[in-house]
Amino acid sequence: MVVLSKPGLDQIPLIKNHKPTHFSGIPTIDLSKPDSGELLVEACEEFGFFKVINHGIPMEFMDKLEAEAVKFFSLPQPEKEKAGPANPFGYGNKRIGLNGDMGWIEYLLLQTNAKSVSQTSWAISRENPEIFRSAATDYISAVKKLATEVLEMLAEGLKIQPRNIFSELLKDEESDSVFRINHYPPCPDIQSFRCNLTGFGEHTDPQIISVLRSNNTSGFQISLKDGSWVSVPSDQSSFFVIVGDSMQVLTNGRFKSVRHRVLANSKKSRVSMIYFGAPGLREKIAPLPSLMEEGEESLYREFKWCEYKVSSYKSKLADNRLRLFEK
Ligand code: GA4
Repeated sequence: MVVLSKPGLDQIPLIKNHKPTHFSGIPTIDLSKPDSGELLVEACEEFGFFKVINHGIPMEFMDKLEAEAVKFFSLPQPEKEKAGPANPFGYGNKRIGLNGDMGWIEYLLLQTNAKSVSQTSWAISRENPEIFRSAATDYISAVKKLATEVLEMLAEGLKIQPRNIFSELLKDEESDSVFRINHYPPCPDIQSFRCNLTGFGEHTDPQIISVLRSNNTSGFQISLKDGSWVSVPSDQSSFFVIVGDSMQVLTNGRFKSVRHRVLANSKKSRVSMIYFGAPGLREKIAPLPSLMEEGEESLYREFKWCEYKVSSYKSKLADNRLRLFEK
C-alpha cells in the first residue's frame, strides 16, 4: 500500500489508478411505465443495480435536505464532533464501522424512526433542529415509498404472490432501516498521485435494497459480473437502487448484491443520501420457496435479520459477509 504523508490521509487506502471509464450501460428504468417489472428483474440479475427516472419525488425534497446537510458539514470540526461518534449512529469522520475501515469521508448515520431523526436533529442543530427534522422526515418517507414501490414491481416482474412479499418487510413498523448522509470533501492533494483515494471502500450492503441519491459529483463505482470496476455517471435528479445481501438470499442468488465503492474527488465535494431498507430485527430471511425451481437447493441457511446484522458489524467493509451463511 502506498502511504501519504499528510496527517489524516495516511491511514486511508489508495486505489490503483485504472482509467475511470464512464459506464453508459447502467439500466435506466422509467417508473411511469406500467410494465417495468421485467426490466427491473433483468437489471437485478445482471448488475444488482439500476437507475430510476420519473420516480415522482419532487427535487425540492432532495434540495432541502442536501442544503441542511451542507450547512452541517460546513460547521467547525468541534461543533460537528458534538453529534458523534457514529457508534453506530451519529456523526462520523473518516472511520467507517467499528473494525478499522477508513475513507476520505464524513457522514451522519441515523435510524429512520421518528425518535432517531429527532435526536439527530437536536444533535446537529441546537438553534433550529426543526428544519433538519422536517427535511429528513419528508425525504425518508418519500424514498421509503419509492423503495416499496420498486419492491412491489420486482415481485410482479418475478411473477410471485403476494405483491407485497418483499415490500412488507420494509413497511413493518419495526423495520430496522437506516439512513446515511455522506460528505466527501474534495482532496486536492491527490492530484499529484497516480492513484485514487478511497472515499468509501468497496462493499456490498447487508440490507434488502438501498436507494441512493447524490449531487452531480462523480466518484461512485460498481463492480460488474467480471469483477471490473466502472464509474456511474452522476445524475442528481434520479435515484440509484442497490440490491443488498438480504435480497440475494431471498432470491436464492438470482439477484446479486452489487459491490460498490466511492473514490474521492480532487476538486468537487460529493454529497450523497442513502436509505437502506431492512426488515425488523426478528424477521427471518431465507430463499423464497415460490422462487425456487423444482429440485433447486437453497444456497443459504435461514437467519434472523438481527443475526446477520450482528455478524456484519463484526466484519470488515470489503468482506464477503454472506459466506458465513452459505449452506
Ligand atoms: C454498509 C452499508 C451501510 O452504509 C451501513 C454500513 C455500516 C457502517 O457504516 O457502520 C458497516 C457496513 C455498512 C457493512 C459492514 C460493517 C457495517 C460498516 C462495516 C464495516 C450503515 C450498513 O448497514 O452496513
